[in-house]
Amino acid sequence: MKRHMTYEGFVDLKHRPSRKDLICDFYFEPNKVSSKHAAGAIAAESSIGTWTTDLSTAKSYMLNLAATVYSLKKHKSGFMAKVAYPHELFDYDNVPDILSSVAGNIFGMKELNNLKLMDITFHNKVLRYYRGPRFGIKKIRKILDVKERPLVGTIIKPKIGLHSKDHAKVAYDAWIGGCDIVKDDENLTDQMFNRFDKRLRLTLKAKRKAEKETGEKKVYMINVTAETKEMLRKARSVADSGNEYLMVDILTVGWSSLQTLRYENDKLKLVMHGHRAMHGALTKNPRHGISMKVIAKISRMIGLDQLHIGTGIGKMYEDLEDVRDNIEACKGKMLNFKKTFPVCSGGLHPGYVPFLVKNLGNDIIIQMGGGIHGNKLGTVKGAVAARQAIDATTKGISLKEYAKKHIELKTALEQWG
Ligand code: CAP
Ligand code: MG
Repeated sequence: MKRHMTYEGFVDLKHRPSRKDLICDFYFEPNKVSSKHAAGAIAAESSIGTWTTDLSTAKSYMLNLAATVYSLKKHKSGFMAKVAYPHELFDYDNVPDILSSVAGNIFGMKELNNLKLMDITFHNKVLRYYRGPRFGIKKIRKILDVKERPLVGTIIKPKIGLHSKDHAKVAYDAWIGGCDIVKDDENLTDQMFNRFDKRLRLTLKAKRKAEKETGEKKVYMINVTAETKEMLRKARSVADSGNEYLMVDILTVGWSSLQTLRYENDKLKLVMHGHRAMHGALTKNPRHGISMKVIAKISRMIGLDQLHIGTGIGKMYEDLEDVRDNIEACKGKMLNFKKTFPVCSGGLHPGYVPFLVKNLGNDIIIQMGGGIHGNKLGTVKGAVAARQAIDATTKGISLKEYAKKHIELKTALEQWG
């Protein structure tokens, strides 16, 4: 028993994982210990082991729950390890539990200078406990009646501070100018200057007016982020109002709340948009934390219909490879789950549309905040410019050429290139 419980006892490079195992890929940098010792520490601490083998309480019958390092390779300034976790180790439909194992104590261990959970692969046996997206890309396109092109969204800016009436007016202008989608910003919830219920009522009124005037289906993604009970109250009032969408900050509400919201959504039948505010604390450092790919897979498994996944350009850090990995997590084979709609947002403006479509394709939602409301001609024309950039790119016409006959796009290109 003792031999098994040493850190090295959790490493077996001849081990072949069972099809039912949960597999984690870790990047790690040992701290004055061998890579085998460090990798064993990861597997031990995230499954059944601890720092000492002198456990009088350990039983031989529990050894089948031990995680095993079955691959260990040098990688950049550290190592890559693949760890197989017997599925019986986990409380299947409990994301907090799974992450308390494979993304818990191990990040604080002295044996490691850096550790990043790069990927996670769930066996279908576990995935079957989850709902996945209710709508997915196909049904969202049906709701908006937009068959091919990228969806165009905006975030009301300034991101916070407007009164509900002004918020609704900015939303109306964005919809009239051509946005399919208007969303709240991630830190706008139920502040004194813009109460949730009043914002919902006034902005939906603006939406109905814009739909009537444009003949186009419009969507409002109101932010229900809050303590769980209050979040559910808000989600229920969104459904009662006849609105089709909600948005939620997935990381600041937490995985447990997100699971609760998804279960409630069996009744509410709302499209769930996931904002990932705070993700950078986990994802940005390439040598430490948790990859956005892991967050995207878990979000899709729980049941997000739309998820922010980066842009490869603009103001956030991800490069195209990161973004493509995140899109794969949203759209790749995962049990029979529907595809989560990838959302590109962050420092975007009309001039970036050809890059986004060329590199990421049409099945994306392009959201511009400053890139619409910062247009010198105002929000309506800023939204017109965004749609013109999509129309030009869809027709294969360069923005420069298209701008010759479209002043709104011309203004955006003059301002931001
Ligand atoms: C974008 C945004 C988005 C972030 C999200 C903001 O506004 O509303 O929340 O881009 O980033 O608050 O910055 P702009 P990500 O269009 O004015 O930049 O999608 O990377 O999570
Ligand atoms: Mg924002």
